[in-house]
Amino acid sequence: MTLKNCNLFSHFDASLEKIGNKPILILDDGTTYDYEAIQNKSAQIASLLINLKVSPGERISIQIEKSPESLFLYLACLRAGLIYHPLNPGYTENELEFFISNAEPTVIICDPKNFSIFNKLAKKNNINHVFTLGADGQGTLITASASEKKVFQTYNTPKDHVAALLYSSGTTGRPKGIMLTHHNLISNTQTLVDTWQFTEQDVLLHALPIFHVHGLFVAIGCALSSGASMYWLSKFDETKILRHLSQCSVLMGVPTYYTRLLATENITHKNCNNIRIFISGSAPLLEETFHNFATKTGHEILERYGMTETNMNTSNPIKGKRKPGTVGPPLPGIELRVMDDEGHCLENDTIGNLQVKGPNVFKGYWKMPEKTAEDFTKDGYFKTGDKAKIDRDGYVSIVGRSKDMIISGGLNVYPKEVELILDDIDGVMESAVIGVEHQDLGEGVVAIVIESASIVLEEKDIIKLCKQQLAGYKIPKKIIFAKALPRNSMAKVQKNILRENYKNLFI
Ligand code: MCA
Repeated sequence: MTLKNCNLFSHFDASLEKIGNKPILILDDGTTYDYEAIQNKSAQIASLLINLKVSPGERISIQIEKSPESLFLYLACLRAGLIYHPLNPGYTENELEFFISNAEPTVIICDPKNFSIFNKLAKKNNINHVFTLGADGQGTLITASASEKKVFQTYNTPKDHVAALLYSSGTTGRPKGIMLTHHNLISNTQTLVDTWQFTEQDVLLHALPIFHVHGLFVAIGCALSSGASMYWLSKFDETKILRHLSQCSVLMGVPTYYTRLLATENITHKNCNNIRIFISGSAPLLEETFHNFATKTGHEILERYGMTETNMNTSNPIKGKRKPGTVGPPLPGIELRVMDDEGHCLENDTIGNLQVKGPNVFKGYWKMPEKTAEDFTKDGYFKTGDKAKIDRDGYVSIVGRSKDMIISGGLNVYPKEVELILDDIDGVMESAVIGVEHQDLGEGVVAIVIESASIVLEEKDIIKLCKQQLAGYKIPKKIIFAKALPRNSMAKVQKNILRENYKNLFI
């Protein structure tokens, strides 16, 4: 598809303008929005932002709950050429301090309940505009844009123009801004639409948050690029999912969605009859879940693999064998290789460092050119940091992560970030944070804490202090007090021993 304008919104336009007034968004209460409504509302918000003299390439930082208006805001940023910077609504003021000072937005959009926090942050960072948008779709952003024109000329976007800035923490605990261009997103979205055979006949059950790649680019991208409709749920809710399954053709989710649906005992062949594919990603899908789900519903979950820096890299096939425990072969146009630590390519079924190359790979880390250069090889492959092997059929298995990263309910948690907060607590000498198998979340965050002799701490006190500094999903699900941490001869904490010692904690 040759686009006259390399703007992701123009890519959506090319499909949506053909589908007339078919509902594109369908809410749980039956409210619907067609293309004209989406077009008008995103045009009004885009006009408001541009009339504030916000220029293409400037950032719009957004911490709001999911609503139809949150989608219109995202599309408005795309069509105005502004950089969309979404923030997890769970982030505390402590976490937001860094994101706002690093992203340097021109405009902030926040939930009305957090207006005072963001007003303070805006003053501190010389940001002149803070608008509100609540989960109910109301707020100053809506009132201020209501009088704007309902037409907007989409920004004529250069190929490497940044569409979105998403942050993914790093081993040091300092988050890194990931610059994704319109071209990255258009190429990956089109690849997924072709691979997963999305058409305007599809109805995607969208229950994912839209502050991350899965819900924002993979789910919305496939739907709007193919003219498919979306059942738009504000968050994952087993009951609502089960209610809508019969009207939908595709569900995308993290493994926790599938284990929770299985736990309801109400997911059956019958209510999954209309679904053509169940897609899972963002965390490893247990083979047990794959088989249990197939037995209960007759569907083999299609597992795929991606990361914020690359969007989707691999997928099990629509037609052909879906191998549980693998994330399928590379997507068309994307090159993967497994390398040893010396940079030699490894043969099939040998575990090594996974590297990826393709139009899906991000532009670089925001304001970190050295770190960007470090994470790419001389021949242009991105070092994912994941350990993997590729079998003789080309199927990739992710077998580990070199960064000790924890994936909890599909969200990445970096131990260092949590350890820094724990070690700052009076009475904590040192800590080690690990991920432990968790029936519901895949992995649960666990902290082993060494107390100082002088102060006796209780688990609830530590949790309370963590909640003031960290988003809920990062908070340890269990605090274990120990006398010492196991260390190797280099005095490095042996987290593998801790993981072994506490592997049955949540089972
Ligand atoms: C919520 N809580 C969590 C998580 N989510 N704890 C650990 N891990 C989590 N993921 C905590 C809250 O802080 C709260 O704690 C309590 O659980 C209840 O909160 P609630 O929001 O009601 O939780 P939930 O509805 O049960 O949410 C669990 C969830 C949700 C449904 C798994 O986390 C979710 O939708 N995850 C999807 C995330 C996602 O979109 N990942 C894609 C990233 P308290 O009660 O103490 O306050 S993109 C990606 O990974 C790559 C690129 C890819 O390939 O897709």
